[in-house]
Amino acid sequence: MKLTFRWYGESDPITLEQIRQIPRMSGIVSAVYDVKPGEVWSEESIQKLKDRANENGLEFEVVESVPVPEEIKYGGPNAPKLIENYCENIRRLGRAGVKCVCYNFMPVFDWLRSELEHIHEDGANSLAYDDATLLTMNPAEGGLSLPGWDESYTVSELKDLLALYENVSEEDLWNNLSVFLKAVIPVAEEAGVNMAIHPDDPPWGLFGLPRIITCEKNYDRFLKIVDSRANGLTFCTGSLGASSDNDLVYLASKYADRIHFLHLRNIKITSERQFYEVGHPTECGSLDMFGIVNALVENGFDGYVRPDHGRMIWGEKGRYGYGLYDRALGATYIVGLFEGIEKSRANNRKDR
Ligand code: DNO
Repeated sequence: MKLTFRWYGESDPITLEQIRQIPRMSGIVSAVYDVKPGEVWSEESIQKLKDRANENGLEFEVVESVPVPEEIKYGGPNAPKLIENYCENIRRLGRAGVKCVCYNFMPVFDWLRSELEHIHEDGANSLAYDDATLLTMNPAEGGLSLPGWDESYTVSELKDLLALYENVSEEDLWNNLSVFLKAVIPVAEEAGVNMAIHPDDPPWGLFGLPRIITCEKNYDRFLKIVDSRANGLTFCTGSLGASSDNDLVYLASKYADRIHFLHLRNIKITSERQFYEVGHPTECGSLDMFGIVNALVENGFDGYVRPDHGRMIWGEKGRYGYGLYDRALGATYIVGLFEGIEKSRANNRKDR
């Protein structure tokens, strides 16, 4: 595996100098942030990111995300042109040495949380989700104050956007995803890029909007749309694991060869559709982190890994979920997990 760390570019309070000091760090996960979704990224901006990483002894092989514009997802008239732009981004990233592109296909909202600073007993705080709180909110009327998505829409923009999805059913979303994949995956194959779709977070429909990258049945359907290794997954434990119907150890072993990017984080499920984010180790939460990594290693996983959201600890303030300290702790835990599992497997082989 290759250990990576998300970096939000020059505006990120966390520096590349800090990231490179995390033991065994191989590279950054980043994106070009100065253009709107749907536009083509300039080669200069891509190269600049790569140079900045390389100057600091880091690679730039993973992009998170090339965002899929809403019009592709709801299937508007400009979708074909926007898909062509998307393909051009993949070609450019491939030429710059990027090997893996993470994206999602969630309508309107990306990840959602109901609380930013959920206080833990030990004084740490983290993001939390409570479905009941979300159900009291109406985004179309401005009744939304959620941290977990890009609040770049005004209330009226959001209202208009939600209206465009009014008649978009789950099946329509599948169709639009299929059009997208059939155009993008052949380009990705040629560019040497593995596409890695991020699961919906949380993995259920919200505000009447469909969500489809949520469970085994839908993964099977997704992977068959274009049966190519380049049509792969970002396995995000915290997202998928929010639904206790998802058996992550089983899913990890089943899909290991199509998982290109692993987001590792743990959550504590406190009730149905209610959880908060915790430290990475298995004992801290509800997910079997050891079991997941073990299943992946056993089934030949050889992709990129990053510590996902961390808690805020030691008085750190910053981008929620993306502080330095707890993600760095998570990174060293991940390194230890992989080392322990890989070495004990190698020793077992020797003993046989
Ligand atoms: C949240 C992230 C997501 C992810 C996108 C991928 O912390 O994991 O925002 O980057 O869903 O497109």
